[in-house]
Amino acid sequence: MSSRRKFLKASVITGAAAVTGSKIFALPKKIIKPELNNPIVISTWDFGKPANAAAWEVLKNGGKALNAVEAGVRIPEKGHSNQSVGYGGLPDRDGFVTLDACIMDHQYNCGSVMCLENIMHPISVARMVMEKTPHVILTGQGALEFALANGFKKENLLTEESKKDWQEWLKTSHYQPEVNVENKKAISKNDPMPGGIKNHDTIGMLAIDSLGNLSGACTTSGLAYKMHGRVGDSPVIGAGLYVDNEIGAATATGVGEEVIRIVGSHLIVELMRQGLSPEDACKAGVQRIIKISPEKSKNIQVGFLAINKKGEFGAYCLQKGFTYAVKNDKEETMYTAKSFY
Ligand code: SD4
Repeated sequence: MSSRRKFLKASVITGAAAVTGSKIFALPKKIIKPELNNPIVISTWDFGKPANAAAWEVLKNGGKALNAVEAGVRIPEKGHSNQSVGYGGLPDRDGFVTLDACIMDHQYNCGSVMCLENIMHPISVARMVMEKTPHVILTGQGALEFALANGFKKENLLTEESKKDWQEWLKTSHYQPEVNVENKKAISKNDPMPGGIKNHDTIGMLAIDSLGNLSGACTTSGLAYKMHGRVGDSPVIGAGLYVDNEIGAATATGVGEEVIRIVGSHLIVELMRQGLSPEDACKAGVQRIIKISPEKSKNIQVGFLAINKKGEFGAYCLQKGFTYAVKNDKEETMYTAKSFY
């Protein structure tokens, strides 16, 4: 018998004797959990704060990052005071609210829905695509049928306010994505998002759990008054969201066409792999957009948010005004990203 095996055998016998032979050596009643590995959650825009709070409820109890990001982004999906995610989102030019969402875990599992209508929580449908189908993406009618078959309820997501705004827009039908969508509406008492939300857009959320695993989620009603059937970057794995558990994760907000062109979130994760800090990687992503579309980049917003495996985070954007929210056991903070212009 090797000396290591002899030692192990001796320890087991001694241990058993100690437990049965004397109360002094009785096993402690309290279950000792592995030490928490500093969970953290970060997310885009001012509505990231209440969303992070929901995610933190999962993380602080040792829950999985995947569960945290799903729970977190469901808050703005349900909130009807914001007009850029889920219920109450501004419709496309034909008056349909079409939702895009995706989710990704620490093992490269991912799921996505594109152009989904009448379902309040596209992120949960995306998760079901990931967990219950052999596919990554379901779109339009197929995504809706899958959701209904799995117990989701069909609901009208076009609120009176958003309908009025769309009818107003139809008078000119001028398509110009707004930079930093401002919330001009009074916050309703029944809204699950607390008041004071000034601006909002797509929510992208990234989290690290107590085991050190990363996950991300991204959900949006997309650009207001887009063409019917248009899909942005948000549900495109690699563009609106990417997670690599060895390196970090990134998410995007703003004009999706520009983000897709550079496969933004994947690019940022790869730049972090090469040693860039999250902020520098986001900045390099923004600079790539400027290089490709120098004129267009002056009048649109694109923002990136990233976190690395150590829990360091950062962001960068084209135009001033991109905010993001951070929550861990030490802080609950809103940051304003540095901008190129
Ligand atoms: C999209 N990136 O559909 C999303 C929407 C967004 O500013 O973030 N709007 O292109």
